[in-house]
Amino acid sequence: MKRKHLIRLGAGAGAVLGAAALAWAGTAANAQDNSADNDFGAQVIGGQPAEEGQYPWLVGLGSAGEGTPWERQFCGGSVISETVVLTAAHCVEGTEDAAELVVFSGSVDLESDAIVETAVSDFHIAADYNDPVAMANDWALLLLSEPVDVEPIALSAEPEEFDALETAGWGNTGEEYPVVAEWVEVPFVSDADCEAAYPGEVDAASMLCAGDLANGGVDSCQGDSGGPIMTPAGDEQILVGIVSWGYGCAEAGNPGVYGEVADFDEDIAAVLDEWGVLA
Ligand code: 4AZ
Repeated sequence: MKRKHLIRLGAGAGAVLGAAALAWAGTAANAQDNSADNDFGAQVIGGQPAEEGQYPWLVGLGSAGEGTPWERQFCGGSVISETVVLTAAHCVEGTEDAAELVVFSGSVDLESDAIVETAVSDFHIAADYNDPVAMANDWALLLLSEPVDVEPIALSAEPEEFDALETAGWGNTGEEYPVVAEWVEVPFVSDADCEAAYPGEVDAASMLCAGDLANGGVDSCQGDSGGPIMTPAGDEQILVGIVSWGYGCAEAGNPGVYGEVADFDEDIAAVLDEWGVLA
């Protein structure tokens, strides 16, 4: 049976995850073998496989070296320019050298021949990551060694209340780490409701929350971190957030928390400028 190792779980993420999730990360073994030991309630959780081309900007962040893309992928990311990927700070905080990282683009199927592996040549972690609370400003940028041939996603510039949100990635479905990315619609959760769910742990200035507070069942989960939460805008999608943290996954009362892109879009633009990349 295939084994998928969680190569990296950010220390910040570990600090805010429940005991079951920590046990999960510690054993880092096959999802199916551990399914009885976790508290990921239902079965991205409650979603369905993404179609080829549904999210061209969705990439997997992986470790350089041996193994298949599926075996090496540990986080998600979004292409925001042909040479730049936006991901979560907690996905790369332990990285000493950009050469440790690669990006998988070109397909929702990590076992597809269409997957392109691209080296990372530089990365930038938000200067105010974990400030003023753990996991605040959970964003990082990766500079790719060569352009990827995928459609980038535009960043949201206005924090607002969203009618429709969807998230996607190769994270835990509750039963497995899927080979084909999954996506799910998640209800918007207001700052006030999110602060009530996680007293003292929400920095509303840099976080946005989503999930079915009353019923649970739909959420991002381990392995989806760094990937997108999006809202439709006509035929397009806009990137409103970055998968960041939560207590467990898809539990009623414990929404998923996301880095809120509109709160740091100017800081992102400044890094692109520094790198000489056109947004
Ligand atoms: C994680 O550690 C993670 N339920 C991602 C999303 C959520 C929780 C944990 C949200 O990658």
